[in-house]
Amino acid sequence: MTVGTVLSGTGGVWRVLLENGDVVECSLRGRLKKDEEQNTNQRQTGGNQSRAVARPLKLAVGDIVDVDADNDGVTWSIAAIHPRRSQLARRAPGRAVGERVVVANLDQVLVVFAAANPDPHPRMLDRFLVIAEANELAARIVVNKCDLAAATKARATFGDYERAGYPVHYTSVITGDGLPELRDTIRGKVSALSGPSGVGKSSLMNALFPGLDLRVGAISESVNKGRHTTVGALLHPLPGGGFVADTPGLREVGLWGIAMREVATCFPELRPYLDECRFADCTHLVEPGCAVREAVEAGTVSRARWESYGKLRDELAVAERSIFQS
Ligand SMILES: Nc1nc2c(ncn2[C@@H]2O[C@H](COP(=O)(O)OP(=O)(O)OP(=O)(O)O)[C@@H](O)[C@H]2O)c(=O)[nH]1
Ligand SMILES: [Mg+2]
Ligand SMILES: [Zn+2]
Repeated sequence: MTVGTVLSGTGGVWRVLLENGDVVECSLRGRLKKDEEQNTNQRQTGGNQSRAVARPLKLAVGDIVDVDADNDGVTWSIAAIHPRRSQLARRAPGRAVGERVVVANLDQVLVVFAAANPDPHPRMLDRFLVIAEANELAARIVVNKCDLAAATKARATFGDYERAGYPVHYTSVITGDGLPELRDTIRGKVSALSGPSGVGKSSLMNALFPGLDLRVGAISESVNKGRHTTVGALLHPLPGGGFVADTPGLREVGLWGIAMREVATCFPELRPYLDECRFADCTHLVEPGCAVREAVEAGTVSRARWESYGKLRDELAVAERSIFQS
């Protein structure tokens, strides 16, 4: 019996990094597989939207597992999944109601945007940040391509996030600006890497960790479009310790399992005002005596972020209606 970390899973084959540095291909042991199915069924029929997970329901990338070599000494199987310290989950694809764990045992989420090429997309960033908050994961923002002229404008845009308390790294793979500080925050940790295509995620990781050799300029999620069902993420071991998970699936992520009333608490800069409103069930959108709106009017809370809050809340309201009607 040896302990390992799940790096990827495709078509029922799980790649596991063992403590001795070997990577072996494993299958799920029969009994474990059955437990997993029972759990999945219970959740689906129960219609329970709780995010709290007592134990792993489905093996995911990032899981720490016990593995055994089978009698033939060639094939391996996963005998047990260790309890998770955290997880990043998203709504199952399509109309299916269910949670899908994208990565287990994460320390942080890194959301990468570019100063330009492509232009930053704050609403998409807000969505990623809400997902990170709802999963109780620390988030870090990276603004790459700061060698481009648009960097000054980007610093103004991302100032809202610095004021909200998020660490923001301004980087350039070309000039090397910001790279040492970013490396220090990634080394030895398990980070989920997300952001739109073409912002330089692979370029950044290659520059930070020579030898990683991620493909640049290629559409990374194409690996997830084949016939096999992948778990949606790939964990890359970093030289010197830690992992970075490519999580292309976050781009089409739904705000699964986040209660409408919970959305406001996923905006850290709104939290100090949430108990100060006149009405206990204030939506912070239209009510009189709303402390959040007053803070927006006074300029202490970013109007763009507050508008984003309203849009995400509307989106969830629609999703909740469709769940309860089906
Ligand atoms: N000017 C500039 N270009 C960069 C920088 N970083 C990356 N690029 C370029 O941006 C393009 C996209 O880089 P990738 O690293 O492939 O982007 P990605 O985010 O991994 O994209 P996907 O894998 O499709 O999600 C490439 O042509 C890179 O050379 C940077 O700091 N400055
Ligand atoms: Mg890439
Ligand atoms: Zn309010």
